[in-house]
Amino acid sequence: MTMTSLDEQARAILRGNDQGGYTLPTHGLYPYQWNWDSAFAAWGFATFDNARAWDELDTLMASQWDTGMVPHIIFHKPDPGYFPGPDVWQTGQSPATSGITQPPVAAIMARKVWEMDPKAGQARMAALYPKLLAWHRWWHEVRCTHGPAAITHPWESGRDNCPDWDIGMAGVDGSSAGEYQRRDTGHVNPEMRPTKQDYDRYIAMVKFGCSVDWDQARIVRDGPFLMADPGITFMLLRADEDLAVMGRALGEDVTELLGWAEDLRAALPTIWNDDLHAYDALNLKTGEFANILGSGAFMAYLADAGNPQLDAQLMRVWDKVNYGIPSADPEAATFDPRKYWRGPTWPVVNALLAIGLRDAGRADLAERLRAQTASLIRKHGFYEYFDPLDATPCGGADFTWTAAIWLTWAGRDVESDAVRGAA
Ligand code: 2M8
Repeated sequence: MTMTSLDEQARAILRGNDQGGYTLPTHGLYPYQWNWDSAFAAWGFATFDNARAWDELDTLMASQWDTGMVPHIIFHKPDPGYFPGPDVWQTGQSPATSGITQPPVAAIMARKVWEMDPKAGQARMAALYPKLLAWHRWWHEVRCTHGPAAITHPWESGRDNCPDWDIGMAGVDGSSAGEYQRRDTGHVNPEMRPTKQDYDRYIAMVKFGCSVDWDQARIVRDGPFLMADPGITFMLLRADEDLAVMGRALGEDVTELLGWAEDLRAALPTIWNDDLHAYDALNLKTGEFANILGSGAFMAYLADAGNPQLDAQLMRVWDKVNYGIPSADPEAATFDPRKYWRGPTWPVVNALLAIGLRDAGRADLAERLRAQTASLIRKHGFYEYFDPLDATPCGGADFTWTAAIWLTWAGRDVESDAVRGAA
C-alpha cells in the first residue's frame, strides 16, 4: 500500500464521516458529534479543505451553553445505536447535547488550522475567538476552583476508563443506574470496552447531573465524582497560550487569558506526586493521589512542564512497549493492552505528545513516536486505538481522528510536518 493511497483513504474517511458541517467519530459506534474529536477532525480537514475545517469548529461552538461550557456530545439527529442518548441526558438544549464537557483542545487545533492558511482563516478565527474565550473562562472559573482542572465524570477526560479514575470511581454508587441496554458492546468486541460496573457508575453520574438540572456548582460541590485531571490541566494551559497568540493577532487584550494560564501553571505542584515521580490524577473528594502513571501526565510536554523525572518515566513506559505511548503504565497490575484506555496506544494522544516533545526540543523522540504511529496505521488501517505490544487494531474502524492524525502528522515525514503546522 503506498503513502498516497493511505492519504486518499484518510481523506475518504473524513468525507465519509462528514454529516454536513460536523463529522462523527465513526459510523455505528459513535453516531454523533464529539467535542475533541471534532477539533482533531478540523485539523485533518485543513490539509485539503480549510473552509471545511473552520465549519467543523463553528458547528462545535454553536452548541456552547450560555454558561460557556461546550458539551462533549451534540446529538444532531436521533440515533438508537448509541447509549446514553439525549433522553438519558435531559439537558433541554437544542440541538440536544450531553451535560458534561471534554478536553479543551479546540483552541490548539484552531491555531493550527489558522496557521495553515492565515489569510483565509482570519475572519473565521475572529468569529470563533470570543466563544473559545468564554469556554476557557468556564473552565477556569468553574473547574479550576481547586487549582488544577477538575472533571466531574471520567468521560470528560476523554480517557474514559483509564486507571487514573479508579479511586474516584470506587466512591460512586452505581446502584441507581437502573435497567439499561448498552449499545457499544454490540458494535465492537466487548472485551475492548469498559465493564458493566463502569457503565453503572457512568450512568449514576449522569443521573446525578439530571437531578440538579446540570447545575455545575452543585455537581462540583455535591456530585459523586471530582478528580483533578493532569491531561486536561496541561491541554487547557497549552490552549490558553495558543488562544492568546490568536487574540494578539486579532488585536485583543489577552491579559485575562494570560492570568488564567499563570494561575494554572502555579497550581501544577498540586498534581505532582513525589512518590510516583510524575504528575498524577488527584481525588479532590479525599485528597488522595491515584498513584498510577497515565498518558495524561505526559501532556505536560504540551505545556512546557516536563522535567527530568518525567522524562525518565516516559522512557520507562515507552521502552516496555513496541508501538506508541501506552495509555496506562505497562508495569502496573491494572495494565490491559487491548482494553480501551487501560493500556492501548491512541494515535491522537501520540500526536499531542509529539507536538509537546517537538516544542521541548526533542525532535528525535517526536519522530520515533510518529514512525511507530504510522506503522500501526500502515499495518492495519485507521482504527480507534491499538495494542501497543503487538499492534492489534482495536475498537472502531475508519476512525475520524486517526485519519486526521495521519494527514496532519503520522503520515508525514519530518520536512512536510512543518508545512502542515505540526511543528
Ligand atoms: C470515547 O468516549 C465515549 C463517551 O464520550 C464512549 O465511549 O461512548 C472516548 O474515547 C472519547 O475520548 C472519545 O471522544 C469518544 C468518541 O471518539 O469515544
